[in-house]
Amino acid sequence: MDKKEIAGIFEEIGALLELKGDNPFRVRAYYNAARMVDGLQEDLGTLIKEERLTDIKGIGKDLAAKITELYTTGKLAFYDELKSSMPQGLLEMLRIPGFGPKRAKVVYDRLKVDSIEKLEAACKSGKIAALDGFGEKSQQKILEGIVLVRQFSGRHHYDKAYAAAQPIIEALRSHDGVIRCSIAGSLRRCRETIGDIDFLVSAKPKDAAAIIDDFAQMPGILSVSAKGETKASVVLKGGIQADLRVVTDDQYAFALNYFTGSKDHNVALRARALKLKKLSLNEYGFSPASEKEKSAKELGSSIKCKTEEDLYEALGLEYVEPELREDMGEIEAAENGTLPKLVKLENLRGTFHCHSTWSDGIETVEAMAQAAFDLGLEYFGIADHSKSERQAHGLDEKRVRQQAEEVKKLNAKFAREGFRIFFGTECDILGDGSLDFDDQTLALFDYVVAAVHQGFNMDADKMTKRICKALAHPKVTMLAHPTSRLLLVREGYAVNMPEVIATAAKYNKIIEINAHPYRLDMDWRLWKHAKELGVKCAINPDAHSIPDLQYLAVGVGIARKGWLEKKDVINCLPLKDVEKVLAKMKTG
Ligand code: DGT
Ligand code: CA
Ligand code: CA
Repeated sequence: MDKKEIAGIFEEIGALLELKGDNPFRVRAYYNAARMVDGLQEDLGTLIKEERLTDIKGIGKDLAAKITELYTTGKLAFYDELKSSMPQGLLEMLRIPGFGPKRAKVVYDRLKVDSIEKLEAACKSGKIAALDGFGEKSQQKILEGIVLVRQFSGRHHYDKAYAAAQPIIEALRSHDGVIRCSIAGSLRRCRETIGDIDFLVSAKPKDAAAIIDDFAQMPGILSVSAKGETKASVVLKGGIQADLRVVTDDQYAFALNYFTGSKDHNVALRARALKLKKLSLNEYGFSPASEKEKSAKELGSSIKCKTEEDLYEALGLEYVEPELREDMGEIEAAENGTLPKLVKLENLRGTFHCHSTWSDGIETVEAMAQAAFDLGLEYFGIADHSKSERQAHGLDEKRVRQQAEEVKKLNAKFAREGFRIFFGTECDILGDGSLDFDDQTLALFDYVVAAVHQGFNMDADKMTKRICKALAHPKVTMLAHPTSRLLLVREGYAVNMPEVIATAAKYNKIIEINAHPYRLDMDWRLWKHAKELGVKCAINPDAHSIPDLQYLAVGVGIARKGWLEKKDVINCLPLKDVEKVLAKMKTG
């Protein structure tokens, strides 16, 4: 079992113990352990082998033994017993946004509600509103939350789907009969959430059955839902569905294009083939649109496409990158030769908006900066929380000054390597749009990331004014996660994004793509317009641990979906240029 799964189980144990009314310190210990394990930078196997688990803050002998048991056997007797002592539906109820173990315990103890269905019924009959500490408003919120849970179930975060797909695509690639293979579907297009994973393979027809058989038995596969001669559907560990299709190598380019989608992009391509060539296009190739079209029939059989590039060329189009295939103007741009030259991961030179142990991160500033340096970056921006974020140990003015000293010392060391730490803050935008620090304190930072963390319930008009007021503040450099959505968990707050974007453009402010797979905010659909107005983007991992820095890759995928080029992304600038930009923004 890997560290992510172990962290997930500790998280569940924490919730189960909380539901049981266990000692709060014990509960907290599991939540903390989940965070620590998830953020581990060293290989878990090595730590276990060298008996160094207990060196980790918050991991004692007992937790170390549990981690070892999970890692080596994939099971934990304590967890299984705990789980079977509680109704299964209780844990499912916790997926409702804003409905944590404390509330679940109350409805369970008082009303014997132990499933989402029973909770829904209790809300509808007004029993929840009548409970102490609930009321009409919470009851309504719970009902809305249940709708969300149902709507989201069956979709998955990008990073989870990506991680589940990697070992399988590698196994397929090394399979003897496989000629070419690829991930297709929404995962290849880098959508923010993934329904199912699509794998495509080309092979000789005689090899297809063996490939399908071996696929169905791969280690990451939990169960087989359907199996035929050229396709199979399975459920992967973690509950993600996956499809495999096997085609001949002649069909591969067509099938890859078809199964990559999107459906709307396919429809538009097909219409073009019909109009331009009188050919119909499907997952196997071009064919005459009707039997009467003799000349087209000859043409159809003569159009062989080895690659997707060939296919687009046959339709008189430039190659369209998978991230752009959403029928949002890419076909027109491919026809006119105006497709963007999309930003790439290797273009990134640095990052902003990361956390450390000064607020709610699990590594020191030095360790985080060193990790960024090791990734080949030239700069690292630390932006810990501001004082109003008490839960996250936000920094007050005094600690800001202390952290500034620390960063200064570290920079004296890093400067020799041509690397720099930028000293920033993730500063709360208060309810009225003012900032959490006064101008004097804000002047201590190299840059300011402004963020809404509280008071989500105001109406769109008020929220828009609140954010736009912050954007107009001369000390603000960039806006963090503009809607604060948590994908598959909660919707963002109501806000007029076109107005926020226009305001950012007016005051020359940067907007972030928060690359955390739960956020991916600002949404890719809005970037094409923002870029046209001249708004620059910062791709920020919002890293709370060293592995979180890898989110940068997801952020780049989303930037690509938003048509962004290297010149649109501020952290593609080399250190010297970024220093100039930040200095200029600081002085206004
Ligand atoms: P997902 O799985 O919901 O995240 O999204 P996709 O895009 O991966 O959708 P999926 O797995 O249902 O199908 C994969 C691709 O196959 C899809 O992007 C386009 C193609 N496809 C599926 N059904 C249709 C269809 O009815 N018409 C067309 N033109 N293409 C389809
Ligand atoms: Ca899919
Ligand atoms: Ca599919």
